[in-house]
Amino acid sequence: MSSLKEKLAQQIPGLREEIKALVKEYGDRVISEVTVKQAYGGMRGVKGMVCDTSVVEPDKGLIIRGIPILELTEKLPEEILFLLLTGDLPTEEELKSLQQDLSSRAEVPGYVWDVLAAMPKDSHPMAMLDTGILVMQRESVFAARYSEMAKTEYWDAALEDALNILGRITGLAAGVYRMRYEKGSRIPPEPSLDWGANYVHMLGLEETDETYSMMRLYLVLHSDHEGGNVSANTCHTVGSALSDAYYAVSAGLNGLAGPLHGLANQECLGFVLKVIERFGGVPTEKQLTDMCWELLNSGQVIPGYGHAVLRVVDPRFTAFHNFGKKHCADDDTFKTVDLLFQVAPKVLKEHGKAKNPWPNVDAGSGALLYHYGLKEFPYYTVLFSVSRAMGMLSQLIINRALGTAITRPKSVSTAWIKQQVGA
Ligand code: HAX
Repeated sequence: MSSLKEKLAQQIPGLREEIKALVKEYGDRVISEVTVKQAYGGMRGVKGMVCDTSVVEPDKGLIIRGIPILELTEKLPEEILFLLLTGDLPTEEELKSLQQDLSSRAEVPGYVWDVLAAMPKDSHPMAMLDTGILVMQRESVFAARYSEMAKTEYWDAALEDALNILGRITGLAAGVYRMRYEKGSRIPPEPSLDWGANYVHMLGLEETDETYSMMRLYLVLHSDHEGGNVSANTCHTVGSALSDAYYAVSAGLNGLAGPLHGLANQECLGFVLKVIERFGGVPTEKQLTDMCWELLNSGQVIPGYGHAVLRVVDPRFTAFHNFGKKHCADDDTFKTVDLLFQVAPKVLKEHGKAKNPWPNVDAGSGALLYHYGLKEFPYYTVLFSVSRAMGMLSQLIINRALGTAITRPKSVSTAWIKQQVGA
């Protein structure tokens, strides 16, 4: 048994007891109420689900298992996976065991490539990634064991699926990149490299310590963002029907592919490049301000700015911004992103609509990827997905361990609401 599985096997019975006792004693206490505005407004702020891997505080940002994300920027993504699942950072031995486990599961089956090769050449890389994950569903350990296993074993089968998906996802994602952008044949994984560095290797980017560090940082920062966002919530809902991890994660990632969610990084870099092209380089503050207004006046959003929960600068943006200032401060793309950080909040405040005028994670990531040679920005949400799969899968395993019920909120009709409020 791997040390991760061993640790979970020790923790899970206690967790189950804790939740059972909590619900038994306090099950009828009220923790939230819902207004008409919330019912029509994407349930914003309604507390109706539980996520123990991370929380997002409006004034602090992402906190993973009690540790603010800015204190985790030097960690490896594999360490974050261990932390998400167990609540503890791994010891050196535990880390090594997890890395070996992931590495032993890295081979992507040949039929996945056949399916992807049959897709139209202009398919979005996210459609290719999600298809690649979904087509592997036939290998689900959870689905195979379902009819014979006890409920108490669900988490174990879900963990097997999760590790298989995570072991393969970097190779799959790198293969999507090389296939979609005609970069030549796939590059096999290099087992001596850690998860993030290996991804750089398989993508075929220039392999330097700096590129490795940028990728590790990218994979750490995007790993989780509590449970209510579109991708996590979708993965949770699909998984709650006991659909296996392949179904649940590909569904969640389909949500990440939306421009108001993970696709914002593609949109943001697209905007930045358009600015640079129009002005033949880094614009002046006035030029960029005018372009932001142009966007808003044409009914579009400034991508990478605003957030459903956050009300401060996203610390993940700060981490990317710090990395950029250290390693590529003279790059035109980074300079424009930096200038946008000065301009966009002022414009959004004056515009007066967005509750949060500050940058989110998607405002800062693209410039770094672009600088390190990953220029095909429609691919960026795939990188986001590789990382976010860690959070979604960790949440799924914990839900399987706790026996979380099938999701089924009550919807009501407009007629019912009108009657209820006497409208
Ligand atoms: N530019 C222009 N208008 C914005 C805006 C922005 N960046 N952010 C919010 N607004 C507008 C909203 O469109 C909304 O307008 P309407 O009343 O006309 O519908 C109004 O301000 C109030 O919105 P809000 O309450 O502040 O924000 P929401 O919780 O409704 O939406 C979003 C949050 C992230 C979707 C929103 O801020 C947005 O569209 N941002 C740009 C896209 C983006 O960066 N998305 C990535 C978010 C992070 C993420 O999930 N990454 O994966």
